[in-house]
Amino acid sequence: DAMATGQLFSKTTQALFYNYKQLPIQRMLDFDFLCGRETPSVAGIINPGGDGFQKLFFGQEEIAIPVHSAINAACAAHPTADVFINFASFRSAAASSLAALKQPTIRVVAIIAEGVPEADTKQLIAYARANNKVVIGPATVGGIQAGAFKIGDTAGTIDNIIQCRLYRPGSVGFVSKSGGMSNELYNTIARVTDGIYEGIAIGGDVFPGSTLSDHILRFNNIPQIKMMVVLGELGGRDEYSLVEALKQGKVNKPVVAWVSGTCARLFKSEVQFGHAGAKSGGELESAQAKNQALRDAGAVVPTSYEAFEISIKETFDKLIEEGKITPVKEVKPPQVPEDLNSAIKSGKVRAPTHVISTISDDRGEEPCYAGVPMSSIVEQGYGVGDVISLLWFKRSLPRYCTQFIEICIMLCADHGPCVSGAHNTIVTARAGKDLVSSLVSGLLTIGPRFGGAVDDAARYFKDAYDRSLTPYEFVEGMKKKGIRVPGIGHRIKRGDNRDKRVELLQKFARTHFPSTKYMEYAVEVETYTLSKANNLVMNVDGAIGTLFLDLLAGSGLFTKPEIDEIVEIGYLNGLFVLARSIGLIGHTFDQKRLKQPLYRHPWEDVLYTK
Ligand code: Q5B
Repeated sequence: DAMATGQLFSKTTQALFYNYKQLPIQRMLDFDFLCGRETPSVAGIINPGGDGFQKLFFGQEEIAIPVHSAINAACAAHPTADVFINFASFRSAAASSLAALKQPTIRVVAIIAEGVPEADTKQLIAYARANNKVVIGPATVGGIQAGAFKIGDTAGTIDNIIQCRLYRPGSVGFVSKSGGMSNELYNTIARVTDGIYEGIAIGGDVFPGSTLSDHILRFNNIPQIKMMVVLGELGGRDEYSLVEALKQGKVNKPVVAWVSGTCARLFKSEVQFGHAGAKSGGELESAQAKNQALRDAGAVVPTSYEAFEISIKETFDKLIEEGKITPVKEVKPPQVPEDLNSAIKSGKVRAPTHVISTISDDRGEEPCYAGVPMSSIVEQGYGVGDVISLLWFKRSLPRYCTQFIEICIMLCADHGPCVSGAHNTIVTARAGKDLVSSLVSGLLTIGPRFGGAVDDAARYFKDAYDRSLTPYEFVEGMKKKGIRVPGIGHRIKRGDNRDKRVELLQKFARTHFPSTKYMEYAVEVETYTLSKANNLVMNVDGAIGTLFLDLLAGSGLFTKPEIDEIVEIGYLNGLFVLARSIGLIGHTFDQKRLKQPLYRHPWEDVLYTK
């Protein structure tokens, strides 16, 4: 019988952990390290629907714990893991616990969830009894064998575990209904004895998987346990089975017990305390009655909770006097490395950041763009131009500027299927590639000849204008250097067939901008280039590049060094990239909607030559 044989855990016990919960697993591994375990107590994690590995710390080292998508697969992979720690919700805890109990390798199942239907728990209990297995919980924090094995969050933080000296075994077996109170008692017991050997919280449900007396009888068979401490609570009759066991002489080690909830009598009506099982039913279920019955059966029962510690101390001291306990030799546990995050939080260490960012922040209640919260962006009717102003230029720009940005985006969104970008996107989409691949294959054509001449147009025209070069000096100077004037020239547009987009941008700027000096200079340059060849018109890149110079200089919102930096870094091709992405995405959808087959360029269209 698993219960009767005594030991549930040892220093080599390994568990399977159901439902990935980083913190309790890490706490188990930290406890392992503290105890000097050689193997981690969590052999595998079961994460329904997903598998792979989870990285966790074992001391200072990181280890990869296998994750399995199903219970049977986990049990097959880790046949020596015989404890199943179930962190499923109350909705699925019963089904997964039953599935675990049915695995031949699983011996102990701990169920953490609170609110598991009682009928389901009864079924689990019946199955466990019939098959010689142990259920701890539901509605429990679990349990701990000091220096050996710990279930989930039992005993709380590492600091608490060290304070309670749970990293090495003592002589006291402890069983409690409440998980929260078990932490308290680990402290109390550590203060007045040589500490815990094993502690179990059976959980606060009406039908616990294993009972107070189950564990006391089991502790009775563990030679290292010299005395037992029990913390019951009002409600239910569980304590009476312990009374029976004591009366029948089945327990031959001292038992110090207290049933909490004596205050229930102060209330006029029935009170339901925190646990499902903690309500004062009839007189028999009251804390007073159960304390008296335990006292009568031979347990050491104090007169109040406050006196519990003294009773434990006296019982322990007596065992020492009688020579039944040789207090354990103290060992110094190793230092568990602290997590960087918590060390930073507590101000103990500082760490350099690896990234610096100034444009947006998603950490607060709502994300902000350059300090402007999302709700303002929506409520104050901001547009895409405002968002670009905030994220690219880190400031709010006046309406005529944001409107200009939006017009650029709208006018450059697409220019038919024949331009370089759209062509690439179409070919890629027709090769069966996905949206992002099709989009970037088109975007990658944007450069000095196609769409990506905006920055260079701004650079060269600014330089020429600021140096007061005549159009002749500028254009001929560029020719000498072998550089085509960026922003000038078009494959289709001509002097007698101007680009409508350029005209629209010019018209808007002449109406709304305080100054259009750079663009007007570009018009003079165009007049000169058109005198050389009919295709050397100002193109859309040239119009945007020079007008953006006017926007930056005329708005009064940018210093000269800021303007130089914007031009030098090259912000303005971004406008074309952003705009044309809209069209390229459209072309991708278009080809997919039209179910177009793989594109193959016709041989007839290629000059094959040597
Ligand atoms: N020549 C755009 O050339 C194009 C000259 C020049 C001095 C120039 C060309 C160019 C500068 C880059 C630029 C943006 C490659 C264009 C865009 C978006 C688009 C596209 C769309 C959309 C066109 C013929 C003769 C030669 C050249 C000379 C040409 N450009 N001289 N400065 N800028 N421009 N790109 O037609 O003596 O015979 O050797 O590089 O601003 O991309 O709609 O299609 O929305 O999608 O191929 O609007 O102008 O002419 O190369 O045969 O040159 O003119 O040196 O002289 P083409 P080429 P020569 S807007």
